[in-house]
Amino acid sequence: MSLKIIGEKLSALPWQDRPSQCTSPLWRYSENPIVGRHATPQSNSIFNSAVVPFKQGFAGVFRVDDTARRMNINRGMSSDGIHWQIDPEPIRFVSTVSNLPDSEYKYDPRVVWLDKHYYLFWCNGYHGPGIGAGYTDDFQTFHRQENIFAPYNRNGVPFPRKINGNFAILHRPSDNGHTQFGDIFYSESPDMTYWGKHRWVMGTRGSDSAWQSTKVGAGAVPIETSEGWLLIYHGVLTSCNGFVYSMGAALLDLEQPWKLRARGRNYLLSPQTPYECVGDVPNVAFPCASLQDPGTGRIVIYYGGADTCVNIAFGMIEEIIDFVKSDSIGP
Ligand code: BMA
Repeated sequence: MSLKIIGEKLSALPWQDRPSQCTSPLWRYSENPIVGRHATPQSNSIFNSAVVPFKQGFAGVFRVDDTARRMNINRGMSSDGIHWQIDPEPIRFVSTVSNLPDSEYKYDPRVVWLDKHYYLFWCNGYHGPGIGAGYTDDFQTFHRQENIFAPYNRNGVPFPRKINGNFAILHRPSDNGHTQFGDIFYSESPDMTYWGKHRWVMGTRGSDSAWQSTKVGAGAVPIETSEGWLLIYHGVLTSCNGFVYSMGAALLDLEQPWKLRARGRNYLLSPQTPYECVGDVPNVAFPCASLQDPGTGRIVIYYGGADTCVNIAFGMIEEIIDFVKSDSIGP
């Protein structure tokens, strides 16, 4: 395969070579977690978080639950993508629209460079979980925009470029609790305020791919390649001991991303280490971001472990695509 990966070259990516005994498509950083639960004075846990290249280093928006168990998102900065300085206080947004309702909580952020801004999306508490939105140009001032969907919805994951002239996002309609179902949908907007053209992308599977049999949700911002959009997502299994969150990958059509091109039967990574299996919510590996270098084809996936800490795993984009295509299942 002569794979083409679209995007900015990123030579300063965090990296460790694949351990010699490793045969899986992803391998974990040996020093995980990279952000522990007490990285700020008031944090109970810091986990499902988003990062982007910024200036000479990296910027991030971190999910920080505090010791009152309030859920919020805080800014983080890093020179190497591994060591992070996370603000002790949540991001204070400046509202770009009048009469914008406050949110009761914010969690599971995603960040994308798109159309001259860094856009942020998160799960926003407004009469239940919906999708909140904002942007920043400098990671100093954060502007809040209209919530893009009414409740109940989670896992709003934007595309890094317009599609058919519109902004585009993946999302997962849900309920007000620990939702027992969940499919991935696609929507477009001409202006980031009004959203429509809703399309179903993919749903859960049965016993043929049980790690994604309860619900699925988009994870990291999709990566544009000559094989389609590479989507890293999470899938959930209901076990005797509750939900198990693993991560997998799919390929979506470049111009009609609601059309699934391929989807891996097997997970890329499931909770198996102590920092994924033990914590506030055991057995969770929850991806929210990736960094990749089109030059080398390397990818680093950022994921929450056990709703407690932030971790990274490494891979090669071409190998992940081969893995997805070699045993692919339908939507
Ligand atoms: C989901 C979200 C995530 C969390 C996961 C596992 O519904 O709330 O933030 O990581 O459950 O608890």
